[in-house]
Amino acid sequence: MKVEACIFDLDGVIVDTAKYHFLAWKRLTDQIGINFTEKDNERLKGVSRMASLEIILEIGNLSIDAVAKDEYARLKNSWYVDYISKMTPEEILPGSLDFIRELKDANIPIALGSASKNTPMILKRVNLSNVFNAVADGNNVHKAKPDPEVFLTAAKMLGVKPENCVVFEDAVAGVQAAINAGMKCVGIGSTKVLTEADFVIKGLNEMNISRLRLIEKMI
Ligand code: B16
Ligand code: MG
Repeated sequence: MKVEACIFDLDGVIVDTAKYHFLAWKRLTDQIGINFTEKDNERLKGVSRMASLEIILEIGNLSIDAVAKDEYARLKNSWYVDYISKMTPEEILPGSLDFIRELKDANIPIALGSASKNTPMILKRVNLSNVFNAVADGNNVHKAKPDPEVFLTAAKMLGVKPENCVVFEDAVAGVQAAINAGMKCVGIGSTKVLTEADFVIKGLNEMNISRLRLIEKMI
């Protein structure tokens, strides 16, 4: 393939907000009497807020009406926002800034493709608001990963064909979304989990332009 743009997921790729999602969901589940573990939290990665709540209710075998669901999601988000409003640029995951700088120097456009409605606040807190050429997130995209909408929107905003985009993703649903978009995907995490990714690395600290050029020839 020929890489003409790179699209990054946010949580788990650029920053680790999963720990804050966990703390906020844990506070809710403690309150409503559901036993929710860090292992359960893995199932929520890359999944939208409402879909996450549905998974949690399923774990707790709890059935509630739509009004209560909205209230639980609102509560969880208010606690999550408390956490992320204290984030600092030091929380950007290792290697991300260096790789982004290299891509900018090479004139390769970059976009963000995240399920989170809180993307603008997170980017602001870590000083990345004006770094991406396009941002597709929970505010301008409505179908959750593995639907390809988020990545197709990002590619469209950049004016790059999907087959020339590489997506960096840590969640199984996100890898599937990239594939469904007709893009190539570099998984961030474990080969055992991200079995459908074209290539897997442990973090962006293992990525640079020369490595990208090598991978480009392989995938
Ligand atoms: P919010 P990503 C995802 O971010 C998270 O991985 C997922 O756990 C969360 O439920 C989702 O965003 C929605 O977030 O409640 O802030 O709208 O990995 O797509 O960057
Ligand atoms: Mg993610």
